[in-house]
Amino acid sequence: MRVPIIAGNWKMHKDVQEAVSFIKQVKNQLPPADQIETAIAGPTLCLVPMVKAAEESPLKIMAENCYYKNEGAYTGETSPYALYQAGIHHVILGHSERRTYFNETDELINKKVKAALTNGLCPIVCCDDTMGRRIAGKKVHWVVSRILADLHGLTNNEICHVTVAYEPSWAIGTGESADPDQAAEGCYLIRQTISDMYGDEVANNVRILYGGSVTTSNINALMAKNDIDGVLVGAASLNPETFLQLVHH
Ligand code: G2H
Repeated sequence: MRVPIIAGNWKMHKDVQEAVSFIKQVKNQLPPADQIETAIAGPTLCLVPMVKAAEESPLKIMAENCYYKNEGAYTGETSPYALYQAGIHHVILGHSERRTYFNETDELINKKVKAALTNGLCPIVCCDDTMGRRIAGKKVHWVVSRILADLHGLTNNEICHVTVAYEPSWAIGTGESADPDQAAEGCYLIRQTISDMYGDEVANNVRILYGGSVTTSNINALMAKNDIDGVLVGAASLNPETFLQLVHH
């Protein structure tokens, strides 16, 4: 069974004090992790205090990015090894904003995914809607180029620790969510692609989230879809009451 995930992505919002205050407000009102997993990705500066504030709660604290080297002369980057040592065991990789504003390529993201997994971090790998379908004879081949490239070369054991987030770029931060059928189709296509790469058994265990203008108004319809295992929420995750409403949708 795939446990659903409600994950917040704060992006570059909140200072340390605001981040810790948020966690303290929500931490005792979250469901057990074996029912619904809850997670928040925060700015790098806030992560260690967030981990401390979230102690003895089911809330997972995630990084929003990391580099693919563990140490060295890489000014301004964050080591996946150091994240793990600091108690941060999850990381978002390949978010559309990283690809667009920081020119991250599939090749770089694939290196980051591998480095994260090697260091014990579970990545949420984001991919947007640059997907297409190719029909050859009677067989339908699903092609999701991002997923093929970003998840290339992982072992079957590694892929089990990966979560994928389908985030159509036109739905990110626009207030225009994909409708539930569109969102479910995207997640379905991604699962088919993972099945092509790693087989049905692996694909059936990988969790696939939808992200893009998720709110308290549309979460029920999205989560009702079998192909959607959870949501990655930006703007609507910034307010503690709203985050709790999303979790208890
Ligand atoms: C997409 C999403 C979070 P928002 O980036 O990953 O943000 O919910 O604000 O569209």
